[in-house]
Order: sequence, then C-alpha cells, then structure tokens
Amino acid sequence: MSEPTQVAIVGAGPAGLVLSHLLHLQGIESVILESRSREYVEKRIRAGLLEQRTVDLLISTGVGERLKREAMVHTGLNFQFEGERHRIPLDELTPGRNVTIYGQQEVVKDLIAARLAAGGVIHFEAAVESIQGLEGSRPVVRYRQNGTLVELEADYVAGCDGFHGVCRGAVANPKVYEKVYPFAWLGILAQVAPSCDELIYARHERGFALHTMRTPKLTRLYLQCPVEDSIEQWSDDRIWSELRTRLNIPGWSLADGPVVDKGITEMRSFVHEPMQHGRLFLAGDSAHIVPPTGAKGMNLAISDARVLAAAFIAHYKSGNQQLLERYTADCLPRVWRAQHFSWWWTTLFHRFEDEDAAFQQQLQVSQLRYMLSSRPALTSMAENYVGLERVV
Ligand code: RFL
Ligand code: PHB
Repeated sequence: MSEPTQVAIVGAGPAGLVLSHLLHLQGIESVILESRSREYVEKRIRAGLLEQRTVDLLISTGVGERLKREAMVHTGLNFQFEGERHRIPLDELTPGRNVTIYGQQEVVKDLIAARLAAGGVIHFEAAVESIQGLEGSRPVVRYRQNGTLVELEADYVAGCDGFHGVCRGAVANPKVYEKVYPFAWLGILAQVAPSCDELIYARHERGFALHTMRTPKLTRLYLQCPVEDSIEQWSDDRIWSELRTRLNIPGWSLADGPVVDKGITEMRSFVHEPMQHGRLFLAGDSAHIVPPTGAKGMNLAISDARVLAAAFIAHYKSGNQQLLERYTADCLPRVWRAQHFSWWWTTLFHRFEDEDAAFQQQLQVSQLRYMLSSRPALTSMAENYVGLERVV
C-alpha cells in the first residue's frame, strides 16, 4: 500500500503532467504512476507544434521559461501543390496569433522538473494493472513496480495513460467513433538545419510530405507511406530521395544530414464517449486521438487537463460537483472541432487509392486553390490551425 492521495494520475505524458501541475498550484495533491522510465518519457519523440493557448498556459503557470528562450515562434506556414509553394500569414489572418515549435519531450521534461522541484510524486516504471471501486467513494489503483503489486488509494483517478492505456477499459457502455486511414506516416529527425524557416505541407502525386523542425539544428520530416510498410524497407537514402521528390520546387533544395530517429505511425481518428465513469476521468489520447496532420493531439490533451483541473479545483475548494459532472460535455466540443480539422487537413493533402481517387484529387486541388483566392476560407483554416480560444 502506498500513501493515499487526492487524485491518482495514470500516465506522465502531457495530459497527466499538466493536470498534476495545475492541481499543485491550487494545493491539491496528486500522485502520478508512469509505466516507463523517466529517461524514456523524456526522450520519446512525438509532437512539436503548440497552439497559442497551450503556450500561454505553460507560460502563465510558470513552466514556460525554457520554452520562451528556446522555442521557435512561427507566424506563417506554407502549403504546396501542383509544384508551387504558397505562404499563409497566420498572424495576419487570426490576428496576432501564432503557433510555436517546441518538442513534446521538452514540454514533458520541463513539467517533470517542475513537479519534482515542488516535491511532487511521480513513480516511474510503475505500470497500472487495474482500478477498483470507481463507483464507491475510495477507488484503488493497482500498479506493479519492481515486480511487486502496490495499491494506491485516492479520491479520484485521472486516466491520462494514452491510447494504449488501461483506464479507458473501465468505462462501462462506451460509444466509440473511429476512422482508420489507409496510409501511415514515416517520420525522421535529422541533424541538419531546417531548409525553410517555416513548415511546408506538400500535396504530391506520390503522397503527402511535411517539412517541420525542432530546433535551428534539427529538422523533422514526414512522408506518407503504405500502412503495411516496415521501417527496414526505408533506408535513409530512400527517405531523402522521396522527400526531395515530394518537397522540391524550382530554386529551393532540401538539405540532408544524419538521421537520428525514425519511425512509422498509423493514422486514426477516435473518440470514446463518455470520458468519465464514477470517480474516473479520462484526459488526452486515452479518450481520443486524431491523425497527426493537424498537430492537435498534444494540444487537446493539455486542454482536457485544464478542464479537468478546473473541475477538481471547484470540487475541492467550494464543494461544487457540477464541473466534474459535466466534464465530458465540456470537453467534447473542442474534441470534435479538432477531429474535424484533423480529418479535413488529412484528406486535403494525402494520396488516396480508393475507387474515386481521381475525383478526390480534383476536390483537393479545387479546395486548395479556393483557399488561396478567398480570405474567409483561409481565415477559417488559420483560426483552427492556431487553435480556437472558445469552441461551442
Ligand atoms: P501520452 O503522451 O501517450 O502519455 C500517456 C502516458 O501513459 C503511460 N502509460 C501508463 N502508465 C502507467 N500505467 C499504464 N498502464 C500505462 N499505460 C500507458 C505511457 O507510457 C505514457 O507516458 O498521452 P497524452 O498525455 O494524452 O498526450 C497525447 C500526445 O502524446 C499526443 O496526442 C501527441 O503526441 C500527438 N501528436 C501531435 N500533437 C500535437 O498537439 N502537435 C503535434 O505537432 C503532434 N505531432 C503527434 C505528432 C503524434 C505523433 N505520433 C508519434 C503518434 C506527430 C506524431 C508523429
Ligand atoms: C511536428 O513538428 O511534429 C508536426 C508539426 C505539424 C504537424 C504535424 C507534426 O501538422
């Protein structure tokens, strides 16, 4: 048995760490249980694009010092089709709002450091196996650490354990909405300066490609690839050659460098309703995932954590249960907005092999051209891309 706590948090990803941090700022105790080692979660390469409100939250709650020094603010993005590149000024369209490039693992590192410096408890290599008593007043989380089964008692449990976690399974009679895409993303991190100051989303007849970055010395690149491909089929040379084919335009070239990380990610849209059951509340990828094209997953995970923290604070500070009761209803509008944007942005740039592929390709080009000719259409894209302040 370990020391009881107020909120047991499963998972030290962005959702669990932000939740624990926000609760701490209001004097509410939590314990985080994370199945992986600290080193592993701090090195896991994933997201990189933060919405304006995510950045604002991290800075306003005191975990944005390194972010302010090291992150790269982007006031625009590029999209490319039919061999031409077009820059979209996000700051002019939204107005004054931007996106920021700062690796998810850097956000995770900053949050872990802040939690530990404040005396917070994070048990690493502590894999949760089951949760009991969610319908009673004192749920118990069972986790395994160093081969021993340990019990943690809490008032509430926050399931922030990602898409492959165990918490979602405890929600009775869920409704699941899902779409699996017939392609995957091959992502690399390369030790070379970005070849363009901003992101490039490229629609190409051979498939989608994305040029993004992590730092002034590290470029991140993605390629659409068949879902059945394994990483062994993609030598570094083949990856660079395919990236060049899909990203090149006259007068510009893609610089290459040593590949320091590479992997293939499946693409899925998924929503699990409700996001709560008794004393369990799900946040982030444990309740919903989006294809990475729209760069919304981590932002959504942090947004859920913010909503859940406000509900716990209302409960502990003023005995108000209402926000906890309506947690799912308060999260879902933003979840579905991000689902729509991510699905739409994915369908706009990827190559589909369906029966009506030729028809879809014409629709893609028509929509991209329309956006370039219509400020309202471009503004709608831009406000979703930088992240809506309010979603109803
Ligand atoms: P995480 O980050 O998966 O964290 C869950 C944590 O729970 C742990 N865990 C357990 N711990 C204890 N017991 C168990 N039984 C456990 N089971 C699991 C796991 O080890 C892990 O540490 O979920 P969270 O916090 O909800 O955060 C979600 C984000 O990680 C995810 O949505 C983003 O990475 C998605 N994403 C992007 N999001 C953005 O907002 N902007 C982007 O630019 C962006 N790009 C991306 C992405 C995801 C990608 N991949 C690899 C899926 C690009 C890619 C390629
Ligand atoms: C990333 O930097 O990993 C990234 C950026 C934008 C996206 C997706 C991924 O749309």
